[in-house]
Amino acid sequence: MEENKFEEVFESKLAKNEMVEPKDWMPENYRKHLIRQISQHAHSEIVGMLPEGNWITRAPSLRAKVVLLAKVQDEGGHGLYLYTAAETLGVSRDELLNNLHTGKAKYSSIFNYPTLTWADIGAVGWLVDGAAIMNQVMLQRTSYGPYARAMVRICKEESFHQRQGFEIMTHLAFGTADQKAMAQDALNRWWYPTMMMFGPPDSESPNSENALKWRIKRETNDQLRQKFVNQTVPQVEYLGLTVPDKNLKWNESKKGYDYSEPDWVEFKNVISGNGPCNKQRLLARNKAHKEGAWVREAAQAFARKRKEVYEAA
Ligand code: FAQ
Repeated sequence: MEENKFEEVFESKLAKNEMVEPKDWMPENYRKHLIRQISQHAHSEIVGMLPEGNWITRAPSLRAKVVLLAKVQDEGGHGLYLYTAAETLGVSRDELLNNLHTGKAKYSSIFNYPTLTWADIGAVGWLVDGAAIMNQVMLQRTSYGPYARAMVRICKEESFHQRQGFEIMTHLAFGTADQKAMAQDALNRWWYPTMMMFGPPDSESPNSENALKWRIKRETNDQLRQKFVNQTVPQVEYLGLTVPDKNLKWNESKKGYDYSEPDWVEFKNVISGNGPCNKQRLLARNKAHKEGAWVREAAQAFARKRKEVYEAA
């Protein structure tokens, strides 16, 4: 088939809402776009383990510790599904990890903020996982099959994570005055960084046009941010807390809240490597990778031996 015939088949798949699969022909820029997004997403999952992992030893009860441990392990699993999905596009995991470890690849801005108190673990689960689900529900219908299928399981697990966070916030918000103040302080610090997770405003989002054209994204950064605000404000009210935004106001004509934009200069700084914890996160990931070398070698030796036994049989 000639190139333009291949392109026709690709376009007609998208038009019919069918999935593109690894062995299908795809435009080179579509492949590159997916590698960029899926690998950034994978990196976010494994870097995202760090701010929460930091609290496993300090969780206030055995139950809280077990639940947090399970959540952090889930994030590692999400990274695994996503790296595997990216590998189906013809890129190696070593190359992707190398890009993360050398600071060449991006990961979500949110994980460059510190978790200072136990209430932050509540806020991360409630707000950060809440924002992640808001963005990822549409990705279950993204056009690339392996990514869409990975997202189905990830979304189920993220829903559990969001409830874990909301449960912590509920205990604190309905607890003593000090506990409520801790919950409010966490909300104050995590609100705007969470709003940044959806990416820059649509007018400054260079990747959105192709992402929407190729059905990689189904909704824009601003649409998802608005949905997140609309969904979260009633939860804040239920908790008896206050959104740290003086301009927050219900707008009947758009059936949604008007809100203040996050500080986009701060966002640019964070994604350029200059956020509060960027250096610490990269050091921790590099250290973990180096110290885990023996595990990777052992797994490869085991796979080699198993293959030899299988071939000899
Ligand atoms: N942080 O043109 P756009 C989670 C970059 S998972 C850092 O609008 P796009 C689970 C963007 O890459 C959270 N960089 O880009 C969890 C681009 O740079 P590039 C991660 C950002 O791709 C919870 C440039 O700015 N989720 O939380 C950010 O169309 C708790 C221009 O932006 C995903 O990755 C940002 N926030 O839209 C784990 C979901 N926003 O690449 C542990 C999949 C933008 O051209 C604990 N990804 N940039 O150099 C997506 O949906 C999209 O990639 C967006 C960005 C929406 C993130």
